[in-house]
Amino acid sequence: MTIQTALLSVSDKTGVLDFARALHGLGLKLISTGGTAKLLADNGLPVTEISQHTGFPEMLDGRVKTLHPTVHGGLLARRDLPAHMDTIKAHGIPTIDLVVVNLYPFEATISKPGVTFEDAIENIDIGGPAMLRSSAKNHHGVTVVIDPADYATVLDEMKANAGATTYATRLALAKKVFAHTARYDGMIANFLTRLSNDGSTENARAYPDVLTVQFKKVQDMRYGENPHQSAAFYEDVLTAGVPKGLLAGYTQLQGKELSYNNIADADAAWECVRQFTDEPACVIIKHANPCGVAIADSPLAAYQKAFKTDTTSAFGGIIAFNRTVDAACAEAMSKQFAEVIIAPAFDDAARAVFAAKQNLRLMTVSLGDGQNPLDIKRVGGGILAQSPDTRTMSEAELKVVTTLAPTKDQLRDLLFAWRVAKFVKSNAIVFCKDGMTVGVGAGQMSRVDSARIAAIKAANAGLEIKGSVVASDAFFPFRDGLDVLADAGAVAVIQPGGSMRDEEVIAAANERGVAMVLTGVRHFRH
Ligand code: 93A
Repeated sequence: MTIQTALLSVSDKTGVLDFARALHGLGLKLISTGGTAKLLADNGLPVTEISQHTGFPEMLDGRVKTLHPTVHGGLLARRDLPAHMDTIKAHGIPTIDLVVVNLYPFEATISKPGVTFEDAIENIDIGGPAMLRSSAKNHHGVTVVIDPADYATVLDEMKANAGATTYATRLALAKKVFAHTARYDGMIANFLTRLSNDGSTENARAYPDVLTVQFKKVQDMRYGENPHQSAAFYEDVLTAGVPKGLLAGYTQLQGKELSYNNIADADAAWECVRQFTDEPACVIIKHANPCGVAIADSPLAAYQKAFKTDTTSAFGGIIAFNRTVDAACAEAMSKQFAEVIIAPAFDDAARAVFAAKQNLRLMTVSLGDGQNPLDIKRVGGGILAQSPDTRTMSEAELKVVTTLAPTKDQLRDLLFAWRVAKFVKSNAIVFCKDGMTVGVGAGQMSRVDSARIAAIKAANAGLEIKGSVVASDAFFPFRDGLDVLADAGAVAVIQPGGSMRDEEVIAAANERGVAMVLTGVRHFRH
């Protein structure tokens, strides 16, 4: 069916003039609302004002422009039902075949610092979504364009198709509309249900009463955590506004398709490695836990140290860097089996080394900013939402509580260990020495077991932990954990403190000649 009439009503006027010009060139009649009509008319296009079309003035400061049976009858009438067509004819309602609408900028408005309640409310579009929904519901006969990026596609198709669009395109555009209006309404609900009933935007709470989220599918996956589970990968398009974190822009340079576990581990690896900014760092992740982390003066040296922590677990791991990977580093890694290697960049020589390993997945991810504003965990029947754990620790914040203070080198290692511990599943115990992990105890129900495991792993790896430092992600409830660390040869410990038995634990540290610093901050991770 040749498109004859278009209704244009857009807040974002990007590209609309050129599009309207082309539509006019194809012989379409153009109907438009206030600002959009003015833009077209000022540029010499013949345009019918919406008030002329409906026979009703735009009123109430524009709140009622297109909310009229002449508009919605012309959009909703089924072209394939003679009864519908007779009805609109009897009422003198012409059909509208193409709708070009985008909405009042609600998101941009509420993102402005100091936005007022009134401003937000006025930017809730009513007539626009109504037209979008009418057109999308009746996509059999109506083409609806919400995104300026689609103007060219629609135009090309009309040109190639005697002025008509295909059903497939109309359905695709309709899907886009309902996803968009759902997101738009979700944003309004999130905004309003954060406010108390006096409407004050200053006292908005962090968590809305109704949290609407929308995720857009990035891809279906071959399977989930296990092969008998199906899975898909989605990006957050509502709570975050803009995709952040790993999705801020990763590129897969080569290798097999990323799996569910690859993405989960890559995310953990990227989050962990990006916190090291001052020097080259390498993080090796296995089952969501770091099994080796190191800093050094080159990516190669950092990798060699990180690998040494646990050469067994590193097999099939995810390796992440905060610096460009060069050929020497690539050569070294080629000797081990890795699932994914992540870095801000790989130089050409490194790419050439990896070319021989076509299954190996290489990902570039910028270290840039970006953190999901909400950390969401699924529980049966609901979710838990919290702010992400972005707490960092500086030397000045540490409180020395033992008679013995850590040396400068020990302090440096303590802060390194603390950063690693934040990314180890609780209970986390991390032995470190000279900018590398030497033993990691993760995911145990008791801290003392994590301490034992970390020491055993260091021994198994043949690493010397005498003289090492240790981070504990939460306080020691008893002195037993501290004794295990001292028995293994630890000389300094970093931990939050705050236990009922802090005094007993500090006394034990003094007795064992261990220096202890408290952070006052805990890093549980589950
Ligand atoms: O205030 S509204 O909710 N009432 C309406 O009847 C209406 N019709 C179109 N907003 C309405 N619109 C919106 O106006 C469109 O969605 C579009 O965003 C905007 C275009 O206005 P103008 O052409 O005057 O710039």
